[in-house]
Parts: sequence; structure tokens; C-alpha cells
Amino acid sequence: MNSINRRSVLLAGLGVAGTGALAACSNSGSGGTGSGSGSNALVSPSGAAVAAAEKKRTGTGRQQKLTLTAAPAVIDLGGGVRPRTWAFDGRTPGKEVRLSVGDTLVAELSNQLPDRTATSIHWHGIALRDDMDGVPPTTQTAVRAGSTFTYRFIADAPGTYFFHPHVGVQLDRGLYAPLIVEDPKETLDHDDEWVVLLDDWVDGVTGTPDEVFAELRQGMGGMDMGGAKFMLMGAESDLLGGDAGDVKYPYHLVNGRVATDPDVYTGKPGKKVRLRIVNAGGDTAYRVALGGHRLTVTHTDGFPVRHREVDALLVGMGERYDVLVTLGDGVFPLVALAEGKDANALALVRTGSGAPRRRRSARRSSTA
Ligand SMILES: [Cu+2]
Repeated sequence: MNSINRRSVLLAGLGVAGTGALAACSNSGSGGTGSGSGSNALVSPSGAAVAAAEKKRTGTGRQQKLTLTAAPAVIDLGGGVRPRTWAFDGRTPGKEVRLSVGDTLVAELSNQLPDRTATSIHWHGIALRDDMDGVPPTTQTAVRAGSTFTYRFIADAPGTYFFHPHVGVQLDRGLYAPLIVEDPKETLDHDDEWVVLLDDWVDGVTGTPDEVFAELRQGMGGMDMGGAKFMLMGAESDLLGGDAGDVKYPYHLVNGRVATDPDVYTGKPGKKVRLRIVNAGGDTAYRVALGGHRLTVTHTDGFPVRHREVDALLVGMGERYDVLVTLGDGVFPLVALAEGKDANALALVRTGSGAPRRRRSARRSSTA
């Protein structure tokens, strides 16, 4: 039987009991054999119920191994913006991880963050074994500074995902990257792919995400002490049902580039391109459109949906949309309006003859 009790779950959820509660939980869970079936038993991240579900997951047996080193870095966002942040392997976004359905990802996280900062990796949106989901203190103990943890799971759900830490406000640093699970049986017909990663950026420019959080925690009371540095007042959007966020971000990024020095996708007129749009932002929904084009939505959050043609998409934090677009001839802005915040992110699509070579290598081979 699983000995975790309601109080320890609540405390863990509040972060009060911290790792002590989790250690108690996983010790009893991994040793138990009947957990998960009794009416009072909770499913522990490494318990028998998780192992049983995992057994039913079919894999290819292929492994993809990689190392992700989380460490301080000075990154280049374009336009002379070079903030100091925390990043995986010195770059933001981190290097894309691409698997085929059923492959096993073996990712060693090396925590080189400063000031004894613990971390984790959460594989956002993907169905996987709970003990690899990277949500301390609930599904694992946080990975201590100076140590490593190896995530190992079968990715049997095709789709567009991303990953980021799930400790404190670290997801608002530069620690994120796309995770694409390709389906060899995919029936979508397209010539090329472009991953479009959206993010709201503050770190190393006006302050750190921890400083932002500290100010937000003081609420309106803190504003009497000399005004708000990070708090955004009056951001509203009817589309979002009112409140459009609380944080002032100096930059909004597409694929790690500021709007004045954007990422450029170069293609050919008439080609059909699959855009995999990911909102990795912490506090901003984006309204996304490609000038002069209509978008056909094919997937949301990794799942195929009945196709729907739109002229713009509202993408909330953590959401992903796959869309197909048939490219026209010319240069077109991909605009991601920071909904309700009077700011935007920008990338460019160039087609036709005389187009300059792409600066960044986001072009992908077709999966169809
Ligand atoms: Cu997430």
C-alpha cells in the first residue's frame, strides 16, 4: 500500500514539505506492489500503476541520447541584444530534439546553474511515464546544482512539444527548446517545415524572472514603494476574456530573435509548409498571422483536428498549433501580436528568386 497521505500531498503541492515528502512518497511507491488499485491508494510517480501503464507503451527500441547542460550564458537575440541568462548548452532556444514515434529519449540533464539552484526538465504536453515528467517535488526531487539526472522515456505520441524546467520561474529564462515527435504514418502532404517558437523575454534586460516574481508577490502594495518596474497594468483583451497578463516584457521573440533583427524563413512560392507554432512564453498569449496568407490548422497541442482555415490564431502559454500554408511570392511578415500588451514579435518569410540565404538553419526536410 502506498503510505503517502493527503496532508503530505497538499504540503508537497504547496512546496512546504519540499523534497522530504517526495522522498517518503517514492520510497514507499517503488517498493509497493499493489499501489494504485485500492480505493484509498494514490498513484506514486514510480509506483506499480505507472510501471504497468509503461509496459503497454510500444517502442521501436531505437534510442536517441543527448546531454542538456543548464548553465549561465550570454546569448544573442539579434539587434545588439545580448542578455545574460540561463540556457541549455549556451543557446536560446535550445537545440531542437526530434524523434520518431516510439523512440526512447535518453536525455542527461547536467545542472550547472549558479547559487545552488536546483532544476528539472518538464517535457511539456507529451504523454510519458510520470517519474520522468520533471515536476519537483511531485514527480521527482529537483536535480541539485552540480549533479546530473537522466530522463529516459518512450515518446509514443506524435506531435509538437517543447521542454523547459519546472522549478520556480526558471521557464522564463532561456531554458527551453522544441521537441518534435514525428509520425512515420503521417498523411499530411507538405514540402517543408518551420518551427516557430514564441517567447516573451525579460531576463538580463530589465531584470531576472526571480526579480519579476518578487515584485508580483508584493502585489499592489509593492507599487506604493516607488512604482512598478516589471508589473504591467491594464493589459486587457476581449479575446482572452479580460486580463491579458501582468508582466512587462521588453522583448517578444520568434525563434530567439527580436523583431528588429528577425529570423527569416526562405522558401519557394507555391510550396506547402507546415508551421509548428509553440508559445513558450510565461505571461503572454500571441495572436499569430502570416501577412497575405491563410493558415489551415491541422493539429492543436500535438493532436490532429478537423482542418480549419483561419487568418489568425490565438496561441496561449504552453499551447502548440500546427498549420499548413501555401507560400505566395514575395516577402511576408509573420506577426505574433502580444495579445492585449501593445507589442509584437516578428519573423519573415521570403520566397522567389533573389532571396538571400537564410541566416539560421531552421529549414527541415519533409516528413510526408
Ligand atoms: Cu510546460
